[in-house]
Amino acid sequence: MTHALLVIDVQNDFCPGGALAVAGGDEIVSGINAAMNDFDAVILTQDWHPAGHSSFASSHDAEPMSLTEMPYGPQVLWPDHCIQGSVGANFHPNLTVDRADMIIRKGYNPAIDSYSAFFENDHKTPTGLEGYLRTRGIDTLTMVGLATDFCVNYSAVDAAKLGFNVTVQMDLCRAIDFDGSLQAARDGMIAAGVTIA
Ligand code: VGL
Ligand code: ZN
Repeated sequence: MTHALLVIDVQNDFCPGGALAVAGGDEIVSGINAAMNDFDAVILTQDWHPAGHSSFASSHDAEPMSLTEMPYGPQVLWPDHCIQGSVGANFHPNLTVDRADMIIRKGYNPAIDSYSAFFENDHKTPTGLEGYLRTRGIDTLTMVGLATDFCVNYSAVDAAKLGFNVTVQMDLCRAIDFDGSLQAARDGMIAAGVTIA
């Protein structure tokens, strides 16, 4: 077994004071740093949108957190966040970024959002992470980070569908919990065979 820690989107914009702040998002940083020592590999994801991204409410003259229909299905419209090169897109300053073997960026396609670290929201366009993990012989993943009900959830479900052994360590995650999204995410992960720890 080769076991990687996948740290999802621990970035300033998802922490208190950020553009899409997740309550308590900064509380998990020291625990994630400590956990890094227990794994064969550490991989970070970084939400990385161009200005004017199609997932931004401002691009549609819509209210943040409203829903729209995209060619690939329903999409929540978010406040502008994690814009390429901005302070908000940087990792939390206390995250041990130096320990990472690999940083995978996602959400850079202007027309498609990408919650999952494996596929964009069309569920077809790959990020390349699967190939990276397989070529390194990584078969087991523990996921932590932000947000439990969006990027962690989508990444965990995709990884399980791809055949990886997946655990989500809930004490090192925090949720947006919008409109029942946390309970739905929990149910969906369990149905996909993800272990919730
Ligand atoms: C995320 C909403 C939009 C996340 C990213 O990291 O969970 N959520 N972009
Ligand atoms: Zn995003």
